[in-house]
Amino acid sequence: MKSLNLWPGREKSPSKEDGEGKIPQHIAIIMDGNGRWAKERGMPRVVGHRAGMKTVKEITKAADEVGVKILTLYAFSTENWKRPKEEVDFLMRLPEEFLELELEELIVNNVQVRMIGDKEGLPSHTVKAVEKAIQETKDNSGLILNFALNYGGRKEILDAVKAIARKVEKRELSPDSIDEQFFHQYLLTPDYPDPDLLIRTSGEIRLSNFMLWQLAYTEFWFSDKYWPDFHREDFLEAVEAYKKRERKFGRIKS
Ligand code: V07
Repeated sequence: MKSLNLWPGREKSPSKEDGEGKIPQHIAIIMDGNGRWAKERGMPRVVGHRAGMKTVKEITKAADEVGVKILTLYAFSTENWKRPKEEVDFLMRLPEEFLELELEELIVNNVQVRMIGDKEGLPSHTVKAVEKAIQETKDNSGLILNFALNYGGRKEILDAVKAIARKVEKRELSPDSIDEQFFHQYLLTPDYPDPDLLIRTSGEIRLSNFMLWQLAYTEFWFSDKYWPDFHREDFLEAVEAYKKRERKFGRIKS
């Protein structure tokens, strides 16, 4: 089953030192500018969202090929519910549409589909499609393709705080034992290293409530291109720039 390789290049050694620096193990992306991409072409915003889905496929392949281990994509934020109902309804169909087209190939390529965010609040048809993909890819061992759906960074932190507070209340936990490593276990990403690189497209220079805790030491790359115009070579440029950067983690350069 795993002998069929439709994505040549993935056998290249992952996240290994190659003279210029390390391949980022975990890349997070804010896929911004889909609506504006469509509007500039005189088309409805949803056309941009669908075009953005093609970019998801292209960048997933590129990430896999260069040896990235985890790709976290911000597909829908807790704030996105404020958009017009028609647009939200359309967006909530995209996970199904994407998986209908791509799940087979993701399976063949050993990709693991995952999700962070609140399933409560998502339509059941969306949850069903995503859960099926998670289930059918759970034994794969390749790239983790992690979709942030109905995700909000402050909510993630507050939910962690509440869960920890309940333990303290029940005297199962002493406040003194709460350190960063402990806290991380209560977030939605307990099994993942923090992102090494954050990419945001479309010229906006802000975090918009994305992975607030996890991005504390992350390198940022901002592209002026709209997400549907962001291609493999743009992604590789971001990865190359990352490799050249000195990661100091607040330490003094030696
Ligand atoms: C969405 C396309 C990409 C640009 C950003 C907004 C629109 C893929 C998914 C998806 C989500 C979960 C999953 C499989 C695919 C998706 C939404 C929007 C809500 F398991 N693209 N995409 N979900 N856009």
